[in-house]
Amino acid sequence: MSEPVRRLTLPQQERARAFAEALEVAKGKHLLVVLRGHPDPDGIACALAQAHIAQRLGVKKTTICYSHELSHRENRALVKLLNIDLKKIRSVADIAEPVDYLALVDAHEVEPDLAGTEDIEVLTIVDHHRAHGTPKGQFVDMRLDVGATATIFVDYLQELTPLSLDSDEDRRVATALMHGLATDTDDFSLARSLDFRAAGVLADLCDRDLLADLSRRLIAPSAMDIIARALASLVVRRNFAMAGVGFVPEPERDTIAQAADFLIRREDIDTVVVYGVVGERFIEGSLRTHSPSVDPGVWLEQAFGHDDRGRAYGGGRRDKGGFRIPIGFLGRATDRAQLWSLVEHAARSALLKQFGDDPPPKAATTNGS
Ligand SMILES: [Mn+2]
Repeated sequence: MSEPVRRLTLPQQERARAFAEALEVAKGKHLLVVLRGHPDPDGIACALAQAHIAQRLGVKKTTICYSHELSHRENRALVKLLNIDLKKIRSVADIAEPVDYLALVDAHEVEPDLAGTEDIEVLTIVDHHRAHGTPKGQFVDMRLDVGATATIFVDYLQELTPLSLDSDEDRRVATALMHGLATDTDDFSLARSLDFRAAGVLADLCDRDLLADLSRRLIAPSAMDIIARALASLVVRRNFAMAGVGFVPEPERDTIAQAADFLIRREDIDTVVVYGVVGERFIEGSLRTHSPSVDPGVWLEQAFGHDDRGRAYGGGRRDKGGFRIPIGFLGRATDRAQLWSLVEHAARSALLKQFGDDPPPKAATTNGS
């Protein structure tokens, strides 16, 4: 029955073997690979790789599921172009066939919004995120020295069932993993040596044309509109830029981040903030920077402060950050133009102050100084 839990102390080659041994238990059974949050290409590719390995090892059926929106069109493109079968479910009971075991990839905790997982054993956990506690699973492989979980799966494949150029299915797995590797490492700018080694393995196998299609950074028409609004309202002060884009419907909130991604490419700036009112409920914004002196989390916290419970409205990582401030009762205002000018004034003041500039000029003196 239960084997002793395999821990991270195993040498690399043995981890692949231990992974295979864990999957042995699911021979003839149904394995559910659970993606957490909004699935990204690394998670999706690893789920596909795990299903591939599982099938080779005699697992009867593997289902890949997720519970939240597949939001970026890049992710939808991956699923569509590689024809990956992903099930969106809120409960394990939504799957017709009974599930025997769970597997987690690119995450080490079961999706909290997925019901019905309590009594199902977690067979394998493969991830590259730092764990808060000790993840609970039969087999756990957590590596912090890789930029993508895809790198770990390339390792397993090499060791257990090497991909072949002659098989379309193998090439499909290789292409997905390469795309996951590229996106999780920001096109290899954050890749570690192990990631490059994995990419070297995949390079000869993956479908280059498909990969080129996948990595075309397509922009949806709705995002183009927001970018146009951002350009029209752009304010540049020395190396800092900001833009208010007005009201954005809730399902399109990603467009604010996409506008920031676009504007940061302007060559005379190193930091940009794009903000808008999302769903009449929040002021939301995205910061992008390549300034060594701007720490997005700290910067946004200083600019916008905290809520009643002391939680910062903003946060971030090395090169990007975001903030979200509820507008509460003001969201009911029917005069949207007036509401926006209020939001715009408050946001600009906070941003310029944080940037160390004077408060926004009064009307009609914009070019006077
Ligand atoms: Mn990842």
